[in-house]
Amino acid sequence: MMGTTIIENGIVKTLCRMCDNRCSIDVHVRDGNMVGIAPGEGNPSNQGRMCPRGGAALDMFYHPDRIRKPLKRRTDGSFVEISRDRALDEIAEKMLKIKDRCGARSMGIWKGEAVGFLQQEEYARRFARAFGTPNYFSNDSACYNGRFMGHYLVTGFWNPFPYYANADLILLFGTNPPVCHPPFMAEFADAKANGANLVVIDPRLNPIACYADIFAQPLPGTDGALAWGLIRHLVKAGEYDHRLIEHHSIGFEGVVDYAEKFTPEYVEEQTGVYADVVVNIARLIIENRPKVSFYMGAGLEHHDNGVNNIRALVILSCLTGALDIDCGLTWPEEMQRNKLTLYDELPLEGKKPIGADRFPVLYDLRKECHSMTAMDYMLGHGDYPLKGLIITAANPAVTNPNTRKVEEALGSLDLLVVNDLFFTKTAGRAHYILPAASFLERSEIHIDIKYQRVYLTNKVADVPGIQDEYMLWHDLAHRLDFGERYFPWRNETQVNRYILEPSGIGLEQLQAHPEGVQYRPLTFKKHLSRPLPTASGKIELASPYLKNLGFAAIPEYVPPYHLRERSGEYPFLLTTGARKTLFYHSRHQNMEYFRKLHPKAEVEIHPDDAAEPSFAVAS
Ligand SMILES: Nc1nc2c(c(=O)[nH]1)N[C@H]1C(S)=C(S)[C@@H](COP(=O)(O)OP(=O)(O)OC[C@H]3O[C@@H](n4cnc5c(=O)[nH]c(N)nc54)[C@H](O)[C@@H]3O)O[C@H]1N2
Ligand SMILES: Nc1nc2c(c(=O)[nH]1)N[C@H]1C(S)=C(S)[C@@H](COP(=O)(O)OP(=O)(O)OC[C@H]3O[C@@H](n4cnc5c(=O)[nH]c(N)nc54)[C@H](O)[C@@H]3O)O[C@H]1N2
Ligand code: SF4
Ligand SMILES: [Mo]
Repeated sequence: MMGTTIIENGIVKTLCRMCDNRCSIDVHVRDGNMVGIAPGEGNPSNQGRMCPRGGAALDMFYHPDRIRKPLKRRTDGSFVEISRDRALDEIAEKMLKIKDRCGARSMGIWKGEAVGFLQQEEYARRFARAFGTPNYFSNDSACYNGRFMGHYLVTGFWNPFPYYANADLILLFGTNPPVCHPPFMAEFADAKANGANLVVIDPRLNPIACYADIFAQPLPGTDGALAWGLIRHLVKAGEYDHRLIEHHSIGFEGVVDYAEKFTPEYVEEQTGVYADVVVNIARLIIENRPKVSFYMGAGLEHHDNGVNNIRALVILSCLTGALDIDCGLTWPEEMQRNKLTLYDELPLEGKKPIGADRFPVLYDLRKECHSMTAMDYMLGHGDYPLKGLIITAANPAVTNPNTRKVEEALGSLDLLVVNDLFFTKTAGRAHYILPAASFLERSEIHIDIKYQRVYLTNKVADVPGIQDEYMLWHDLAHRLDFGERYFPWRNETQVNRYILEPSGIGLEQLQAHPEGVQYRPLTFKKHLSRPLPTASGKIELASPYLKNLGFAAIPEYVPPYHLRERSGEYPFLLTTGARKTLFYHSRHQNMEYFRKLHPKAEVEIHPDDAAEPSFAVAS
């Protein structure tokens, strides 16, 4: 038996963290072993359901390949077990050496998708600040930062998840919900049952397209042209929310002028979507506005000009009037809580965060550095060297672009520490590998912004010798002399209490309510009684902030690279990232029965293209 469970027999109610949907689950325990996972009731997000990855959490927990002891790389490249105390002593000593020699900013901290976006992320951000480095990285450079910025720049808030069930029209751009967001499917089914129309925009035959009323396949990276074409149609027809635009927005004239060239024919030329399909989508929007839900997925931000293409769609949503209504871009209200980031207590001045010169908006809005630029700094091509990195819950050697460069960069570091459950490709480059705790070994606060609910992930098990994420940062901080000041809590339960303090919700209350507690009732149309949280207090159709930074104020459409540089030599375009239900980025490839279902890597390609002799693949 690998772990010891907190209870001997019975059910522990907690949240699944095999993905960030965080469905409620019941973990069944018998004779101190976890024997099964069933969906938990009462959570409006998963509504008593779960997906196949949820049940696989036990296979992950009990996996024979899990790292149980810290490992240190020897000079010949092999790894040897080392005690946790000794590993942390040595890591702290090496960090101080880097700080002395090159400055604190030559150390970076990188958190990955596997620990999520709230408490565990804030530990990593806090640790970086307390150490004195601006160089906090995360998976989000390749994930939701683009979407966050696209929404935030227009409305001042980000809530990508509408209440689809209330919509008369749902428009999905570059997203694959049955695979990536299973809980949305029940909402779509309810909306469909109420007669809603569904429009799916995806260059590939996405499974949800089978349920679509209109399925349009733009050339990758051209959604901005489609968005502008739809904006133009609404404006020309006078079919937009006049009151909202007149009283609550700035920059409309610029939008009208810029939209002019996006005739259906020009949109067709850019996107490949037939002009009459563009018009039909616009008609559906007009017929159903304002009860329109837009969702922009990762498919948009993984291309050139992604943020602006998303901004254009957010503008379109605002024109329809679907702003802070029960199916549109809802304006979420945060829970009063203590944040862990230290951003107010320890402002960082003049430290040149990596990538902030080229990507000032990313750093300004997210206080996060550009992970792809980090590779250049590691390889000595930056303003200063990045010499050390602590990576937790990420596998950039697989999930970041340009694998060879990433591996070379990681391999060039003086200190690479990887905190993971498994010996990954990234871990293979590390000087120290630390065994990470899975979500079943953590207790953390989770906030579901869509429903304004707060939950507690209950810890189900302890594994001897393995410490949770908090204890990693705590134990290192105490070796670096800022432990008492910034990591004073002895365990996660104490941190949880600290986070909750201002909320008026107690930890015991959350323990008694595994289905979560709503911290504030949902309200809509808040912009009618208070300014929006943008600098102007209005919808920024044109952004004075971006203009000040020297960017175009309007989200201009820029044709993607493959259209700008059309090449006969490379006639095909590869998009990567159409996910599989069972795999999660680089995760779960080591689960035997998942692999049996997908024994080989797959490429989706049109049969005519595949039939070309140049495409013959050696088997
Ligand atoms: N099973 C599983 N679920 C996951 C994940 C996983 O790895 N596995 N990852 C999770 C994470 S972290 C994230 S961020 C989400 C992502 O989930 P989503 O936001 O739903 O995005 P993707 O699944 O990446 O879907 C991208 C879709 O966009 C399409 N696409 C590609 N280029 C374009 C384009 O230019 N325009 C348009 N309109 N479409 C385009 C692709 O063909 C694909 O179908 O999924 C989460 N859920
Ligand atoms: N080509 C291409 N690349 C992409 C994408 C794409 O669509 N196409 N999608 C991008 C997106 S949206 C994202 S979010 C990133 C994700 O990129 P990463 O953040 O690198 O995510 P994962 O590959 O899921 O790696 C997570 C690691 O955490 C480990 N782990 C699992 N549970 C825990 C835990 O509880 N604690 C700790 N410490 N470790 C744990 C896993 O073993 C795994 O090695 O990938 C991006 N990369
Ligand atoms: S969708 Fe699946 S993997 Fe994600 S939290 Fe729910 S059950 Fe877990
Ligand atoms: Mo992501």
